[in-house]
Amino acid sequence: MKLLLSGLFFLTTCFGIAQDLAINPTPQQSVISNYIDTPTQFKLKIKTVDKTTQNLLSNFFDEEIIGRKGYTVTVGDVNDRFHRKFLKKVPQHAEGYFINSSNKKITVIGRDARGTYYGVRTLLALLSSDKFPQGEIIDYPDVVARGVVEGFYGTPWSFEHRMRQIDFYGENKLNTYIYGPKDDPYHSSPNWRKPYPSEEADQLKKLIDRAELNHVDFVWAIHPRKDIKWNNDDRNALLHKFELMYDLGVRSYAIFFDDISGEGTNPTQQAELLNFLHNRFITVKKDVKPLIMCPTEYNKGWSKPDGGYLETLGKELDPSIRIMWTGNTVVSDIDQETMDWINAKIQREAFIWWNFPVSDYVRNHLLLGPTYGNGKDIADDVSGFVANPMEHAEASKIAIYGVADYTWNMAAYQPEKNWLKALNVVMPESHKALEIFASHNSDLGPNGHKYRRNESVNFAPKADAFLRDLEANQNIENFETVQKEFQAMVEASYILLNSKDNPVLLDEIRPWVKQFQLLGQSGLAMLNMYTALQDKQTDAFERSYQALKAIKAKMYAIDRTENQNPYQPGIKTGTLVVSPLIDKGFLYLTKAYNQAFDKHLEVDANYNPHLLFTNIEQLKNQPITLRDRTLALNPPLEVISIAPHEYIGFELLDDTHAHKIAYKLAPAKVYEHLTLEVSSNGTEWTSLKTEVKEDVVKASVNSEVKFIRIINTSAGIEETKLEHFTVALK
Ligand code: LTM
Repeated sequence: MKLLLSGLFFLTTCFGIAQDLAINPTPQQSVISNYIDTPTQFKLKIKTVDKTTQNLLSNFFDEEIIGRKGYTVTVGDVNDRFHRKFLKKVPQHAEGYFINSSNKKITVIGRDARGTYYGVRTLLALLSSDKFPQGEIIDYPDVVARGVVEGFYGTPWSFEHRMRQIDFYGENKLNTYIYGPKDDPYHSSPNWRKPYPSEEADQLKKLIDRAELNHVDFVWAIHPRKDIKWNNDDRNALLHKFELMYDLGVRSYAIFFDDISGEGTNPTQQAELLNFLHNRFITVKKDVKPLIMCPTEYNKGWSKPDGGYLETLGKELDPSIRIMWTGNTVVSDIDQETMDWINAKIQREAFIWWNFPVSDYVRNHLLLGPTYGNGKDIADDVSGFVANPMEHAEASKIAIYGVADYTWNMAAYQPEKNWLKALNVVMPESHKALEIFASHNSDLGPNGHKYRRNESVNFAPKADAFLRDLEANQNIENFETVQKEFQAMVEASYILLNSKDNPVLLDEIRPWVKQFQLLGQSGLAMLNMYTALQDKQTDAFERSYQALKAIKAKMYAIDRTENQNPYQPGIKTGTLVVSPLIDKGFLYLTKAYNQAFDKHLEVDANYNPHLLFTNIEQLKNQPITLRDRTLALNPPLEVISIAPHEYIGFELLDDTHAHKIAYKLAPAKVYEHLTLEVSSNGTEWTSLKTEVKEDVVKASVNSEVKFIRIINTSAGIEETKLEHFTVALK
């Protein structure tokens, strides 16, 4: 009998009915014997629950469904000691819970208050489906702290977006929201010492209350950045700011030392300050959680081999202080090896800051693909796992939904399946259209961090085969498949632009959807060019050719007017597979047409022929862009180190005439050690006369040059932030 039961348990847990439970995250264990029509009348017996769970229960079980008849729902925690036979089934893990549903009775028992809350969350999700399972669920999280770090550069999320986010975390059993937007001046420089103005303080208070209502730890982070002084005044300034935040309701704190240079980076001083805050604030308050810190060397690529920075933190920081880690590089996925390396250095389990789906270094892209890439065996090696999102809060929910599932139950996590569910959650009516759009909007394009994502996964082999046949001058076998995809793209865009089921999301993605619609239309025009060429219809070919050019002009206009941020301005869509397919098809067909009919239709290559010119390892993958005859380096967000004789610049295509050069680095005193040079052959260099106005260096070029560079001519390493570097071409 025992064997039979365990067999049944295995089946339902791993492959069977349990996987279809409409719950995110996936429960650890469930034994479901059958499904019944979801009950609609209930008797409620509430034991010990906190006000958050009480609130959840009373919102759901309103007067209309509560009475004397129906299912008896009993909710409480292990200390209530009701239904003693179930007590030993409640998992020992913090935040765990147990649910039994049989004989017209539903019992929810939590290991602790949060466990009860999560049990009720699961129950309410189950009651929202047509069919309700009979059986048992034993559930608990794999990772202790799970959630989001709002830690990106760019426009911080709005108050309304944050409220929606926090509700979403509660619904998906995420328990941590770290507030640390780089561009909040009261989190960072220049105002980290000052109190928030009253309006912002009121909003923070509301957010903290909302977090409590969702069992989310609101972690307020401070980024004292470059101007921290290791003296009593600044220590006390921090303590004072912590007190002010405590009065607003904050009960969990973080200190970030990422992306800084100079004095602030000293590990002994950092550890001393954190220990001071730990002793003078955290332990004194009693109701405040252990500190979280983000180190300066927050990834393996940046940790100096002999520097001992991480070891110092590991040795000197109070053991309760959690240390964040982004992995082997700034943006990377986390595996067992990553964890073994860092945990040994810091003598504790690192707290993962996963830089996905953050897009602050590729702001013209949307990252809407599945959450994938992290090891499924790292649960015991992390003290927390938080994802850094895009500045588009609502669109980030697609990835965050995956983070919730992955961090709760790693072994069972299925990226693709979770992604489809996420699309359904954020756009219940139009999820099919969103799926088409999101499937072609997930990669980042070339970027300085070399982090890439799959895109157009199902379509890519078809696109490849199409191009192969086209270029081999063969019958294109999957012409119709490609055509259907372009049609689906156009239709999906219309559906999304007209959809009403998530206006907040639509507001964020609208420019990309418009661009996507045009991309689909340009694909159809390219296919029409093909058909016309096959039929030797020159008028039809030229009409489609002109149409495609007109669509491209519209796309260009969107790219130049929407999302004009100073970093990666514009709107890019379908850049990994769809767009290159259309461009290559257009190029090939136009050339073939010109040749066949002795015509001279213009074939504009539309690419940037100039190159980055640097010997700084950190910058070797930094993209450069050419827009309106201005060549620009994509400015990195992080501090860069320039060793003596290291340089950064451009190599121009022959016959290009540089005209004006401008750059800005911070702090401006770094200019004393840098020289602007030009060369026609890359070996003999001439320095250019420069003038500095409002910290911007400007120079004119009066001779033919092929290479332009800013070089460190001093004997020491220069640490600086490169804000922009452009060359205007004639
Ligand atoms: O990743 C960390 C610790 N810091 C910054 C983030 O603020 C930023 O969002 C990401 C991605 O650009 N990179 C960082 O270095």
